[in-house]
Amino acid sequence: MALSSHFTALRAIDSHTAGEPTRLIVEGFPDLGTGSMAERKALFARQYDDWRSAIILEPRGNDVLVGALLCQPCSPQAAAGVIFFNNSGYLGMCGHGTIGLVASLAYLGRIGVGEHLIETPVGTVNATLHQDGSVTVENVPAYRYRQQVRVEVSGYGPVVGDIAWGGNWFFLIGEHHLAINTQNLEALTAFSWAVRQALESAGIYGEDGGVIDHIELFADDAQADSRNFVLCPGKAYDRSPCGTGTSAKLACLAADGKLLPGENWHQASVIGSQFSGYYQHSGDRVTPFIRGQAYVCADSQLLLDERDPFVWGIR
Ligand code: PYC
Repeated sequence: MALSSHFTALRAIDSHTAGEPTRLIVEGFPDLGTGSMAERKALFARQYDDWRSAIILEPRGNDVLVGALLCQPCSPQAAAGVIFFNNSGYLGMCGHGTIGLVASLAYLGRIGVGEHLIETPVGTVNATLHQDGSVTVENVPAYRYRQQVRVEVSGYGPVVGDIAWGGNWFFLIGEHHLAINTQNLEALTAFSWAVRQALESAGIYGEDGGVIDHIELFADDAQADSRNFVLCPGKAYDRSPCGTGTSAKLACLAADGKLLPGENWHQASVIGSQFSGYYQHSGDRVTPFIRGQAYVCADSQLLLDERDPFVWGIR
């Protein structure tokens, strides 16, 4: 069916990974050229940020949604390139999003069972699609940058956590007084947001000066090794156990000598979904392997109507 000239159409494949949604844009996005994914991400942010808000924000999207732009990879060996984005900006890497991307490419018949290289703005990752539909992501190397960092959090007092890189910067907090369950989401969000703001106010950043924009709290779990609550940069909490957050956790466990290379770690999310993971040593870092399952839930066209006052989203 031909569209009237008022409309621009984008083909979107929606999936969720352990409850966390990913919207993969496979057609209709402006050409970002042939640079690296980091260069194309910078161009996207500079010139096409209103496309991010059109895809992610209401009325087409919502604060929880993570976007993934499918790109032609630079290397002929890679299956795909991808740029991840959300309600507040851009992500270096996204574990649940990579699992969703692989499931969506399999749904489209573009890849089969086996290993696939995926280029991201922070490096190339290796994703394995298993026979049962689950996906293992061999993430970019992760490491703990600083241990037991103390920050004064307004309204809460001193909070202590580790700073670790898992493809994004995380502040990982084991000691807190909050129950991690879906009845306590407001308190978890308020506390985590206050920690994030306190880190920035105190000038505490990642090693490269990057904002520590993911806050991760931990508690014991009856069905897994641990349960987490992860607050994402735009103040939405991750419904999944967070692939890059689980990678950061593995780096901390390795640094503390609490998990051996190759040993499995089961990470539950606040909604009870799970990823499993393990690591291998990689110089002074660890290479995390994160396994989870995604399900495709929509194959649709997003329509941008130039007459719509909210065509670029409610910003
Ligand atoms: O799975 O890495 C992840 C992730 C980052 C933000 C939301 N999910």
